[in-house]
Amino acid sequence: MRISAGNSPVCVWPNKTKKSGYFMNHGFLQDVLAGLRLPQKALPPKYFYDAQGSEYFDKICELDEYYPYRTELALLPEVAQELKQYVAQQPIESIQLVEFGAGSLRKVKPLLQELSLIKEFVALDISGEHLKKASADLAESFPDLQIKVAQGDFTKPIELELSEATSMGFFPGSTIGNFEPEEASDFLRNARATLGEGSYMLLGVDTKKDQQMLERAYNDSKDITARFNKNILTRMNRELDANFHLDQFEHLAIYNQDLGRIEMHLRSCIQQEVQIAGESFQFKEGETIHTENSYKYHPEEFDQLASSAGWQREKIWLAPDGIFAIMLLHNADNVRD
Ligand code: AVI
Repeated sequence: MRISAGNSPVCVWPNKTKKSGYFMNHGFLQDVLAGLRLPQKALPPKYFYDAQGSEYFDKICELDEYYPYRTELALLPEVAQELKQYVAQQPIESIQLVEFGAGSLRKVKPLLQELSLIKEFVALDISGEHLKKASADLAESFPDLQIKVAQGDFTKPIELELSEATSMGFFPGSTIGNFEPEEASDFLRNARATLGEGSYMLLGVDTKKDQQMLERAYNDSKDITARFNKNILTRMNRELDANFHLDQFEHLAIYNQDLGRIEMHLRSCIQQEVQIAGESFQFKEGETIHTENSYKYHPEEFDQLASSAGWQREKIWLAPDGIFAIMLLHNADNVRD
C-alpha cells in the first residue's frame, strides 16, 4: 500500500486571506463580482461544493428522482467486465487510471475489482480533504494498488508525472455536462494532452430524454436540490460579507430544449438590493442568477464533441431505455489536433 501526496504541478492552493474566522477566497470573490455584474447574472457552479454543498450533493445522489447517479453506478460492473475483455485484446501490459473530480471514489471500485491490470490510481480533485479520507479507505480495500492523490483544478491544463503504463482517464457522473460544450471540448483536449498518446478515457454522459424526467431530477420533492442551489447564497454571506436573504430567492430548474440543457437559477422573489464585499447589486422582481447548466447529449452529438478534441469512441454502454451512457474514448495515434 502506498499513498503519496500529489506531485507538485497539480498541488494548487487558492490565494486566501483570513476574514473573521474564515478565509476569504479571492478567486471566489472575483468570480462572484464578475458574474453578478453581467446582464444575465451568473455564478460558476464549481462554487456549490463547499463542505455543506458536497453533503447536499451526496443527498441528491440518493434521491429517487435523481436517476444519473444510481443509473451509472448500476451500469459500471457490466462496463468493468467488458472493459476487462477489451483490454485483454489490446497490447496493454498495465494501466494507470486517472480519475478527474474524484470525490468519494465510490465509482472507481467496480473497475479496480475487475481490472487487475490497473496497477496505479491517481485521484484528482478540487477538494483535498475529502479525497485524502476516501483514498485511505480505498487503500485498505486494494492494498497492492499504488495510489496518488492530487489536489487541483482539473478544468485547467495540468501536468502529471505519469509512468510508462497505458493511461486511462475516468470522468464519471456526467460532470462533463456542467461544462459549456466549448469548455467540454477544451477539457477533453487538455485531458488528452495530460494522458498522452495511446491513452483512453472512460466517461459518463447523461443523454437527452423525456423533459418531465429531466426536470423532476432537478426539482425533487424533498427540496434537496433547492437547498443545494441556495447554499451558494449562504456561502457568499459567510465567505464574502454578502447579505442575501435566502427566503427572498427561489430555486428554479428548467429544461432548455433548444440548447439541450437543464438550467438552474435562483429567482429573486422581490425587487431588492444585495451587498457583497461592499458592492451593491440590484435585483428586479423575477430576475434570476443563473447558477448551473447540465448539458444532455445524444451519443452521436457527444462523438462529435469528443472528436473535436482528438478522441475517438471505441465503445459505448447504454443504461436501459438509453437514459445514461458510459463511453470509452481512445486517443488513437493517427489523430492530430
Ligand atoms: C455534478 N453534476 C453532474 C450534477 C448534474 O446533474 O448536473 C450537479 C447537480 N446539480 C443539481 N443536481 C445535481
